[in-house]
Amino acid sequence: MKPMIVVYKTLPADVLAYLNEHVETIVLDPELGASHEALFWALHLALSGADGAIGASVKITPAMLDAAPRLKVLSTISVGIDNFDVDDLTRRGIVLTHTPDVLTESTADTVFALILATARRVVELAEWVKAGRWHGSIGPAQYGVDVHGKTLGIVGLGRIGSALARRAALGFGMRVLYTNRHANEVAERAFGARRVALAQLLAEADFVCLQVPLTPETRGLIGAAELKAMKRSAILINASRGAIVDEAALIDALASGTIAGAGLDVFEREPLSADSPLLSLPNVVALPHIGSATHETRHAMARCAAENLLAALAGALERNVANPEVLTGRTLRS
Ligand code: 8YV
Repeated sequence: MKPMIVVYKTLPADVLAYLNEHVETIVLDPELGASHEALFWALHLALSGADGAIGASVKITPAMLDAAPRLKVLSTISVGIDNFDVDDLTRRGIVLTHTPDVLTESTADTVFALILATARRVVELAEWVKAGRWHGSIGPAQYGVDVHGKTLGIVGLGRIGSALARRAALGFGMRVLYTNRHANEVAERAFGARRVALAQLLAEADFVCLQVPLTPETRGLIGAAELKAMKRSAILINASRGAIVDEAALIDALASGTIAGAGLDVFEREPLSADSPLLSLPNVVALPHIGSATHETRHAMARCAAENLLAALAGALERNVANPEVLTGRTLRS
């Protein structure tokens, strides 16, 4: 009998066909218009008979896992694994796989889009033109600030942070400061990146980019004190996870001029509520979590997640495992 797999994110047709060559699938397609809550409960139910699941953007709870005695593999179509309690999965002998690398460059592109959009006021001024308000020549009221030659502060120099450092140093002649648990010698040699304490990064950076994963240690990393420690002219860019920033403190800092602006792709609660105060602040560019959302990258992520899933089910996965202890310490659940 083929393994039974729950698919809880829309997959490209060729990736679904590839999966169906090897497994049986139950497809819960979020694009069919079900609410997030309906998808959550449908997944809860479907997991009870499943050997594996592939999808993204739904929190996997202990109750779901309690009700899924056959589950062996969860394959998330994301690099972030904050929708899972990894230790709990490891205890239960369930492999968690994710999709690093394939989304690095497009996510770094999104970060740069936010840097340019906020510094050069791209969204605000494009709307101004569309509103028919461009009458004479533009003046200081429409000026932005330079990006090239400025200081970029990267909080977390992993894969995406490094791709950002490369763009900043080689493409924009920027000085790069970073914080990270370990020194990144490649980025230091190739891009002149300098590892500093968070306090120094906040004090000196013109753009502060958050590139850390969401963990208990990084939750609320940027609060009122950290925002106050930034330059008044600085811009905060967050395309990692919303909860790394205290959103209420950020709203205060933006409204009071403690910092100059923010480019945000992620929020404490997503989708961002239409009445969020962030949306009425002129110095904010808000995007709907599009970090990796290009046709090419989303296809590569889906394919990678499908390959991860099949390899893990076959006991042959060597990379992209978030909890490799499950593979080394014991065999998969049978
Ligand atoms: C996706 C992401 O938005 O990979 C991640 O961690 O945040 C994004 O690439 C998300 O996982 C939905 O697919």
